[in-house]
Amino acid sequence: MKLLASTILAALSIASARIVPITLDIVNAPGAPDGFARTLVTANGTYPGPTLTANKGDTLVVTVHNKLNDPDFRQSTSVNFDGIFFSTANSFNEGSVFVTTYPIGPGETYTYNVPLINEQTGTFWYHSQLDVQYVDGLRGALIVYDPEDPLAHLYDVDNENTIWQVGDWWHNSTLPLLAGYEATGIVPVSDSGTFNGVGRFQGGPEVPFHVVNVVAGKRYRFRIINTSARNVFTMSVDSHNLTIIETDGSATSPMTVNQLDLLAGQRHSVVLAANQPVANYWINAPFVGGDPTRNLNQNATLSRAILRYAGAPAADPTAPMSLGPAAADINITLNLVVTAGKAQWNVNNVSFLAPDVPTLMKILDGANSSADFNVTENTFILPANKIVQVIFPPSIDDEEHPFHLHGNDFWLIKSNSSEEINTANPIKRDVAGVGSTGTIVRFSTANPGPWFFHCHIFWHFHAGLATIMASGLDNIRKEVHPTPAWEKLGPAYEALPPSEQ
Ligand SMILES: *[C@@H]1O[C@H](CO)[C@@H](O)[C@H](O)[C@H]1NC(C)=O
Ligand SMILES: *[C@@H]1O[C@H](CO)[C@@H](O)[C@H](O)[C@H]1NC(C)=O
Ligand SMILES: *[C@@H]1O[C@H](CO)[C@@H](O)[C@H](O)[C@H]1NC(C)=O
Ligand SMILES: *[C@@H]1O[C@H](CO)[C@@H](O)[C@H](O)[C@H]1NC(C)=O
Ligand SMILES: *[C@@H]1O[C@H](CO)[C@@H](O)[C@H](O)[C@H]1NC(C)=O
Ligand SMILES: *[C@@H]1O[C@H](CO)[C@@H](O)[C@H](O)[C@H]1NC(C)=O
Ligand SMILES: *[C@@H]1O[C@H](CO)[C@@H](O)[C@H](O)[C@H]1NC(C)=O
Ligand SMILES: *[C@@H]1O[C@H](CO)[C@@H](O)[C@H](O)[C@H]1NC(C)=O
Ligand SMILES: *[C@@H]1O[C@H](CO)[C@@H](O)[C@H](O)[C@H]1NC(C)=O
Ligand SMILES: CC(=O)N[C@H]1CO[C@H](CO)[C@@H](O)[C@@H]1O
Repeated sequence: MKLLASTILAALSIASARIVPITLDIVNAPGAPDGFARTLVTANGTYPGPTLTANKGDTLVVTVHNKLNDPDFRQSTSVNFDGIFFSTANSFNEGSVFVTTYPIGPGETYTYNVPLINEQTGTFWYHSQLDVQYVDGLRGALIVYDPEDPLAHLYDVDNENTIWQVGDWWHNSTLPLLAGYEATGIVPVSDSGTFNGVGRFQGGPEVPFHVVNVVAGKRYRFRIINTSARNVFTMSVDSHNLTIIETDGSATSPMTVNQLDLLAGQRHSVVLAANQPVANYWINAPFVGGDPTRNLNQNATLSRAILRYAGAPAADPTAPMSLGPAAADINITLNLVVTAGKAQWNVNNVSFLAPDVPTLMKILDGANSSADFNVTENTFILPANKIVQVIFPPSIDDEEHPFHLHGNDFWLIKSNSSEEINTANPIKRDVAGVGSTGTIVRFSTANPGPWFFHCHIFWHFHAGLATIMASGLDNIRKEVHPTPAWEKLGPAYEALPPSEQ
C-alpha cells in the first residue's frame, strides 16, 4: 500500500509538471526610469522586463529573439536565469557566455530549455550575461511558485504585484561607462536607484513613486530582488516590521526585522502584515555603492516607493523621507581586492600610490576636488561636519585587514565577528578588522583634515591598501598655518641625493 501511494504521488507530480513557453524579444527601446530619457537594452521593451513565473518542477522553454540593432550598444546578447539550478547535462542552456555558451547574435533566435530541477522554488531573476549589458536594462524577475508552500500559512497574498525589484540606474550607457572605468579604475557611481523600474535623481523630475497597494488586515509576501550591478540596498517600511521567510530560494525560519540589507545578488521574501491605520507609508530603499560625491545626481534618499492602504488618498506619505536610524550623511563603499600572484592591493580598484607632494600641501595650495588628485592617491573629498559611513563588503581573502583611521576614531557599526548592526550604542575605536563577513564603520568629519585610512598590515599598506579621507578642505585652508620648519622639509628632502631620500 505504502509503495503504491508513493508511486501514485510521483506520477501525479510528474503529471502536474508543465511546459511553460516564454518568448522574450531583446530590443533597444527608449525609456526614462528616473526621468532621464535614454536608450535601453530590454526584454520586450520594458525595464524591468516582463516577470516570468512557473511552478515547481515545470520546464521553462524560453525563446529569445535578439532584435538589438543600436550600434551604440553591444548587439549580441545572452540570458542567464540567476539562481536556477542546471543539471550537468543541461549546462549548455545556462547562458553564461564563453563559459557555457556563445552569445546570440543580432537577428538570431535561441531557445533555452530550462527544466526546474531539485524541487527548486523561490525568488529568482534573469538578466543579460553578456559582459555588463544588464546594466543597460535587461533584467527581470523569475518566480518559481510552490503550490504546496510549507510557509503558505504565514501570508495571504503572493502574486505579480508583490514583487519588489530594486536596481541601480545609470544615465549613460555601458560602453562609455566602461571606457571611463577602464581609463580611471573608478567603478561608475550610479545616478539613481529604481524601485520596480522607477526612481528619481537629485534635481530631476518628480517621477511618481511606485505604489504598492495593500488591504488592511492582510499579510503580504513581498519578494525583494536586488537586480543591481553595484549597489547595496537597505529596505524598510515605515511603521511596519518585515518577517524574512526566504533567502535566495531557500526557506528560512521566520525572522522579524525592521530593515534588511540586500547584499550581492541576494533575494529575500518578507512578510508584511498590513496592520497599521489606513494611510500611505514610505517604503525606503536607500542604497550605497561608491563615493556619492563622484556623482552629484545621486541622492539615495530618493530611492523609495509608497505602501498604500486601500482607502488612503492617492498622495505621498506625510511622514518625512527619513534616512533610517542614526543616519549617515554620506556612504562610501570600500572594496578590497588583491591582484592574484602579485604584491598589489586595490581599494575600489585603485592601488594607492603616495603623491610626490603631500596631500595637505596640495590642499593648502588650493586643491579642492577629486580632479585635483591623481586617481592613484585614492583621495575621498568630504564635506566638514557630516557623518560618513564606510561599508566594507565581505572581502575574499582569508586574512583580516586591520583598517586604521588617522586623526580620529570611528564607531564600529558592524564588526567582522558579528552579523549585528549596532547603530544604537556602538563602541568607538580607530582600528577595525575587515574580513570575510563585512565591516561597517562611521566617522564624523567635525575634525577636518586629510586623514589616512589604511590597512595596518604594512606589507599590504605598501602594496596599495590605503585611502585618504580628506574632509573640510576650506576649513583646512582656514585653520592650518604651517611653521617655517615644516615649510623647509620639502625643499630639503627634494635636494637630497636618492641614496639619502
Ligand atoms: C514578449 O513579447 C512577445 C512579442 O510581443 C510576446 O509574444 C511575449 O509573450 C512577451 N513575453 C512575455 C514574457 O510577456
Ligand atoms: C556618456 O559618456 C560620454 C563619454 O564620457 C560623454 O561624452 C557623454 O556626455 C555621457 N553621456 C551622459 C548622458 O552622461
Ligand atoms: C516590530 O517588532 C518590534 C520588536 O519585536 C515590536 O516591538 C514592534 O511592536 C513591532 N512593530 C509592529 C508594527 O508590528
Ligand atoms: C546586487 O546584485 C548584483 C547582481 O548580482 C551584485 O553585483 C551587486 O553586488 C548586488 N549589490 C549588492 C552588493 O547588494
Ligand atoms: C536628497 O533628497 C531629499 C528628499 O528630497 C532631500 O531632503 C535632501 O536634501 C537631498 N539631499 C541632498 C544632498 O540634496
Ligand atoms: C547610507 O546607508 C544607509 C544604510 O546602510 C542608509 O540608511 C542611508 O540612507 C544612507 N545614507 C545616504 C546619505 O545615502
Ligand atoms: C571647495 O569646494 C566646495 C564644495 O565642495 C565649495 O563649497 C568651496 O567653495 C570650494 N572652495 C574653493 C576655494 O574653491
Ligand atoms: C598618476 O598615476 C599614474 C598611474 O595611474 C602615474 O603613472 C602617474 O605618474 C601619476 N601622476 C602623478 C603626478 O603622480
Ligand atoms: C573575519 O574575517 C576573517 C578573514 O576574512 C575570517 O577568517 C574570520 O573567520 C572572520 N570572522 C568571523 C567571525 O566571521
Ligand atoms: C587603477 C587600477 O588599479 N586599475 C585597475 C583596475 O582593474 C583593472 C582590471 O583588473 C586593471 O587592469 C587596472 O589596472
